[in-house]
Amino acid sequence: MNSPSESTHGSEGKKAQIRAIRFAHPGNLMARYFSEDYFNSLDESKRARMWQIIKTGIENPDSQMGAYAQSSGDYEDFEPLLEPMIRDYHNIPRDQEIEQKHDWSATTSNCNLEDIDPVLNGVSMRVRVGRNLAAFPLPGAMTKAHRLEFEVLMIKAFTALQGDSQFGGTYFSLTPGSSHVIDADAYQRRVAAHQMFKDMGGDPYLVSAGISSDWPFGRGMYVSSSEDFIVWVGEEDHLRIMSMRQGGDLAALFGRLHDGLEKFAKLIPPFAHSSRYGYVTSCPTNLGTAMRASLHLPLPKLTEGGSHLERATKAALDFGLSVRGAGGEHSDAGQGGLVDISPRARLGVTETEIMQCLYKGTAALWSLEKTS
Ligand code: DAR
Repeated sequence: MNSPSESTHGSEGKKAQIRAIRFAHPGNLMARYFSEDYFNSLDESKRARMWQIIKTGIENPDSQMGAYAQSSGDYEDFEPLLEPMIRDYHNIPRDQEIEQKHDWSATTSNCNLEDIDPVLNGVSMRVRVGRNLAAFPLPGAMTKAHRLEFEVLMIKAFTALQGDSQFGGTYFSLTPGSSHVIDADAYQRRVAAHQMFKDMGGDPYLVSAGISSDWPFGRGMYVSSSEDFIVWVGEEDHLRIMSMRQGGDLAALFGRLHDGLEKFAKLIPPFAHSSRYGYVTSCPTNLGTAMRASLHLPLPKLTEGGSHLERATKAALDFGLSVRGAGGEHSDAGQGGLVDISPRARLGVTETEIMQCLYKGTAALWSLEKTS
């Protein structure tokens, strides 16, 4: 029974919506694993917290996961709902312990796309990790004051990094009135170059979760002078730390990220991390390494000239890879069938295993494309 203070429309209406979503959108993992008995067992405060976590999956029935954590503790506090969703997405069987280890050792190995085919010497490669500071709420629950306080803390760290011979660079803020503010044209150029994130108000999933709130306050990007080490401030996670290069040397790209990440982490308070779930992120799909490693590959045959992603997506699944359009999440294939491929696994695998999966998967897809 709901507590008398809960509006019938509120909880009962939402439960009915979830039942309908479960039927109409079987891929929505929140709807698949939401248990009314579990919900009814919670006190009012936890019910309110849960609604905020799963609001995105109710308001966007086509969600894949349908939930964003609002605080680092949510993964433990709502384990009966979130763990089955996490196991399903990350393909971790119920009888297998969820445990995250970290290993960047392969960054010193040889892992060059040119060994697959000499023409793969100018590939757009990108590897990023999400990180959140333990001392702050996750982005969905941050107030404007939190966002501004967080950005000030990051600017202090970037100021220290600016003098570094390897990672010196510039911070550009989107916060109106900031002394580091970037002008509108320069911002658009950085977005077009895929160096900076777009207006988050355009992502309904993030809007529902509160992650886009107070845009553009507390948002910005740090970019090294060499333009291959970038830190996003205030996107889906507190920080997205990435290395981007055109070339073929995957190991060097990972090494660049690892070195920059290690140096930057020494300048800021600790990240939210758990032995089970690794680096804690807003979206359960990013838990563990919180790493997305990707590259753009022209697959004109497998995408039928860029008109369809289905065949490439199906083929890539066999190699543990997911496929997106070259424009990023929810985009179509680019010119000449250019697609973004990346290892799907993030949790329960190490950073080195992700790099090796990307390398081997690229070799397999490239061979399939050449023999199609
Ligand atoms: N729209 C969310 C996103 C899932 C994965 N992508 C992220 N986190 N950017 C969903 O649940 O479908």
